[in-house]
Amino acid sequence: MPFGTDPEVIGEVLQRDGGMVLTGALTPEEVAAANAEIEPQIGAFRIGSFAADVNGVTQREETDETLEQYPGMRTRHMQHVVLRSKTIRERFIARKELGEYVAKLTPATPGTHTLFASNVIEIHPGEIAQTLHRDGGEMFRDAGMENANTPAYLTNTLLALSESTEEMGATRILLGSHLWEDFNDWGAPEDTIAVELKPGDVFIYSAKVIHGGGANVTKDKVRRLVANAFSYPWMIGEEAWPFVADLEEVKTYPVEIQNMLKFRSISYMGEEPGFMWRKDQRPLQEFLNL
Ligand SMILES: O=C(O)CCC(=O)C(=O)O
Ligand SMILES: [Fe+2]
Repeated sequence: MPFGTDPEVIGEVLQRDGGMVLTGALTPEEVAAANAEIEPQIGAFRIGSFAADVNGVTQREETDETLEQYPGMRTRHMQHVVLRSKTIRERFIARKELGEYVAKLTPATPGTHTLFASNVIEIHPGEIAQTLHRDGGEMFRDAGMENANTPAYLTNTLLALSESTEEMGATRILLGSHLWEDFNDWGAPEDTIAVELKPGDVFIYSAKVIHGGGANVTKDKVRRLVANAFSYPWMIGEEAWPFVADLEEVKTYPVEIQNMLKFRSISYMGEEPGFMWRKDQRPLQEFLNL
């Protein structure tokens, strides 16, 4: 369905399937602008898995050969896209419709969700398929939220800045797995389908849908998506936005983005200004002169 479709219609599909493609979220000109903003910055981020740097992740002494067996060795991540690309910030993340769609899975006032993470994910030729997973699994399992009966603690969006075909490592998913009775069942790779995207399309899904990046079996085609994940307004995210984003720059951002990065007081029941995250009982935005 096209980006811009009535949120009620989108909401029904999201509830049923757990994820769907919205076409044309960015125009071709906006895709070109976003790529032009990202291109000069992404070279500073190396291709490879952080498992290579963190002993505790793999639980064993790694050599170059053993590390080859891990998904991620031919994947490149670039964090903080919201701070790096004006086009993605203003033409995608701040969009009213996007907030309305996200709220269908993660209930909150549109435009106030926490931006949980904002990353480029490039899957390069030769990469193997990611392990199938649910995003944020362990964290939310401990809180009793990882089952079919709760709303999605995280709603993720994968925005295509290149083509994403099955051969290039399109994301693979198990539709409907957000409603499975047994969340210890991780499904089988052969039951997944590939979510193919054209530049400017976005795949929006509940983090409770089992999924994973696919294998890139092409010789020379890089698959580039931007993952922007949203959670409840009061949830802490992966990135420490108030410490890493520049206040003077954030003052120039749309109010929705200021909310998402926690530069404004946080509303938990639609109250404005939000009651939480204050300074001497006054809204944070007053203290920060936003
Ligand atoms: O890159 C993809 O297609 C999916 C990435 C993903 O699921 C993740 O990093 O958690
Ligand atoms: Fe994931």
